[in-house]
This record gives sequence, C-alpha cells and structure tokens, in this order.
Amino acid sequence: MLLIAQTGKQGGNAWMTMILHNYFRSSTSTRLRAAMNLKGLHSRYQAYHLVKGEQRSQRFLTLNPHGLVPALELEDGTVLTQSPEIMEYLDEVYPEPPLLPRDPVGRARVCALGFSIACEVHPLNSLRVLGFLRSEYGTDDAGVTTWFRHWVEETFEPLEKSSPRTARRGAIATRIRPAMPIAASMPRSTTIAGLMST
Ligand SMILES: N[C@@H](CCC(=O)N[C@@H](CS)C(=O)NCC(=O)O)C(=O)O
Repeated sequence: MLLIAQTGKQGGNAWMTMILHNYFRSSTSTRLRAAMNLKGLHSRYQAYHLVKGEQRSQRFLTLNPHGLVPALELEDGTVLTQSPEIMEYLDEVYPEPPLLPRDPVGRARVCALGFSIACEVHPLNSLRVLGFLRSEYGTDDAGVTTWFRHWVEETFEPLEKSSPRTARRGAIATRIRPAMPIAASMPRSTTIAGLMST
C-alpha cells in the first residue's frame, strides 16, 4: 500500500518525488525517517512487512538485491541503499539543517557516534541474524533476548561514557545539530526499551 508521509515542512523538489521503501518497525528505516523529518523532506512511503518476508519479494529485490530496507528511490529512478550513506546524500543535496558538522574533526567524531550503532550493534541484532540463531542453533526467545541485550549494552555503555567527553570537546555541544547519531541511536534505544527489533 502506498502512503504519503506528510511530516515536517515541504522540502523543495523532494515533495512527492522520492519514494522511501521501508518498514515502520525497522530501526534503519526509522533513522532515515528521523533524518528526513529533521530536514523537512517529504517522500512517498512504500511499506514492506519484514516479519512476513516482503523484503525478499522479487519486487523489492529488484530495488535492492540484498533484501534490506531502507531504500530511497530518487525521482530519476536511482535507488540508494545503506542508511548512513543515504543520510550523507541527503545532507549534501539538502544541506539545511545540517546532519553533520562541516569541520572534518567534528564530522569524524559525530559520525563515529552514529556508526557505533549502525556498524557495531545493528548488524549483530538484525532480523535475519536473530532468525539464524533460532533456525540454525535452536536458540529460544530467552536466548535471543540475551544475545540482543548483550550486544546493545556492549556498545551503549562505552558510548554513554564517551559522549560527554566528546561533547566537552565540542562535537556534540555544537550549534550544529548532531543529527546523524541521534537519528542512528534513537530507534536502537527504543528497542532496548523492550520493543521488538527488526
Ligand atoms: N546497513 C544497512 C542495514 C539494513 C538492514 O539490516 N535493515 C533491516 C531492517 S532494520 C532489514 O531490512 N532486515 C531484513 C531482514 O533481516 O531480513 C542500513 O543501514 O541500511
């Protein structure tokens, strides 16, 4: 079903042109929706029910052969995948408000915070990994939860310790919004709070 996402203000030519292929409960999709909302960008919302396996439908695999959401389809039909890279693309094409500091050191620090979630936590806890634990190793619900929490805590504990230090050095407490790490970590934080992760 096609829905029109109407949050934030109109983002120039982006209105009614880009198609966001995603799932409401996907953390990578949520981080992209957060980034687009921060920028006031609109997109058509194309949903794929991950639990029902719609990401492995021929229709979606044509867009992204990896079978992973989100994918952002541009108005010329170009399909972008990988949420951090899509955020970087959006920041370049729609620079205001910025997701990243413009100075190289600030940018590297802010990216490091976001990538701690996107690269260290998420790949270990995605739906297909949790499914593989169940199907190949017979892991039960309690075991999957233990696995999930372990890898979240492994990254979030040091992240909480390092963030204030980083802030004092100016990367977080900057006038430029540290939107990328917030967009990256917010959906993972909600999964820590006990929501089902995909
Ligand atoms: N590195 C990718 C990861 C994408 C990803 O793993 N997406 C998950 C949803 S959060 C997915 O589509 N999972 C489907 C599955 O595991 O079958 C990104 O950041 O875009």
